[in-house]
Amino acid sequence: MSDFVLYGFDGSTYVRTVRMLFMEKGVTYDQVSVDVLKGETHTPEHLRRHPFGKVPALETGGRILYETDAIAEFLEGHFPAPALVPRQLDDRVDMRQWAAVINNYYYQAMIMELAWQRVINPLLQRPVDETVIAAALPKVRHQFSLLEQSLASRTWLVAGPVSYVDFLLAPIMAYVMMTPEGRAIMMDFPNVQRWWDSIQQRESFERTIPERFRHQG
Ligand SMILES: N[C@@H](CCC(=O)N[C@@H](CS)C(=O)NCC(=O)O)C(=O)O
Repeated sequence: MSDFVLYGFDGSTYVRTVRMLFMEKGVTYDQVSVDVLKGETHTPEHLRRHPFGKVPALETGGRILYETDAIAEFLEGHFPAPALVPRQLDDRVDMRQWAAVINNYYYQAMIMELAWQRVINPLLQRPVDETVIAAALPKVRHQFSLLEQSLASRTWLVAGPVSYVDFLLAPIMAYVMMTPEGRAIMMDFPNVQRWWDSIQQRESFERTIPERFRHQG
């Protein structure tokens, strides 16, 4: 048994981020499934782990951690190699800024609006609201354009080696790329495409593709 128990299911972008971080750092963990789509995040048992009813939550040393940024900080502190948080202040600030915008804006437009309607609702045999998709697309395109600018001069989102925020964005982008609209937008942003090609090459990406979507990446 490992020192870490990760609560969450493989379809969650944030859970996938934490799984990728564990793999990049070569640390093993156990996983207990808590499926958002089955409403398991709002059971009394899970609310004791995460008072806001979300995944991931990470149990370690008798303590439960929640919020992916905090879990990433914990892992970085305990397992500093390979470094996934830049040591240099300007780069670290850049990384924190990307984490904030991904959490606050990208996840909303790309997952809660575009992917939820185009990928999740059909999976749950629920109707698709095309007006939500139409309203999300200009936001998604704008978000791609900001990535494009940043990635013009670098391989990863922050200068230097791959960092936490690449692993925060990659599972979100995976859902965007399951939609025809997302794939069409990507064609206009070659630097983002290069980043997407690079992150997909990593073993941690390949090993965490949710089974249900394996044929789609
Ligand atoms: N701010 C949280 C976000 C986590 C999150 O939104 N998780 C989603 C799955 S990707 C979830 O648990 N949703 C369940 C719900 O909202 O009921 C973090 O950084 O960990």
